[in-house]
Amino acid sequence: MTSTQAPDIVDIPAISVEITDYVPALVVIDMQNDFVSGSLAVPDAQAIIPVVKGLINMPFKARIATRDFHPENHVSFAKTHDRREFTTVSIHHPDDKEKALGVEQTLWPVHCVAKTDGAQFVPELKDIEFDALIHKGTHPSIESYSAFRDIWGRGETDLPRVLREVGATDIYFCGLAGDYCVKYSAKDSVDYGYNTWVIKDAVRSIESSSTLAWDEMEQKGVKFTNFREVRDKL
Ligand code: VGL
Ligand code: ZN
Repeated sequence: MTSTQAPDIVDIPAISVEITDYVPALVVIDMQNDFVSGSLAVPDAQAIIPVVKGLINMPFKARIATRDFHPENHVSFAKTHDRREFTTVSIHHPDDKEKALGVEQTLWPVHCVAKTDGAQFVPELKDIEFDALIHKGTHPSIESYSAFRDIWGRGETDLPRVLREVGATDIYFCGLAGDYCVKYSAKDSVDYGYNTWVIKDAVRSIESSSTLAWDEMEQKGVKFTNFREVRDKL
């Protein structure tokens, strides 16, 4: 080999990688008849319907909706325990035979029973084709507020997988109720490693006069935004 010999030509294939560090996904929480006008109606919930519709029309990478979807004898219903609504009771995970780890469960009116009209999306949203539908609270003895997993953190819904497949970086939450399913979902979203946003003017809460839920989310690292800001960013 002489020093004048040309070096081997190394064939470098063309690389085409899309570099995206902002992949926004919208998660619409529980926009169901029972939470808007039915047995567990959230104050002023009707007002967010047009806002939520507007968000769904924005160019998110994915639009996902959740539904609270309980069996008739669900553990969260006051009727199941023959107790008064809005009181609390200590409940256990069905696998916890010693009943060692009890948590306090709020007892709700019967709501969002699977396949009933109360569990259906509000009429204004029922014809929308979401990229994924997530059902939660389907097991009779397990409560699930978060769109990601049950209150015990044991059973996951399909949402973690869907978000991974989409490659989402930023999750935007809207819907009902701000102090329950939206709060638990947004806090879990931070735990799952997402940049997490709650669109405040597209959310209403059961305890609408309290700021406790907002404070709790903020402490966790959830960020707040509104319809206009999201529209300008997307
Ligand atoms: C919810 C109470 C009971 C909610 C669900 O969607 O926020 N709240 N079940
Ligand atoms: Zn419920």
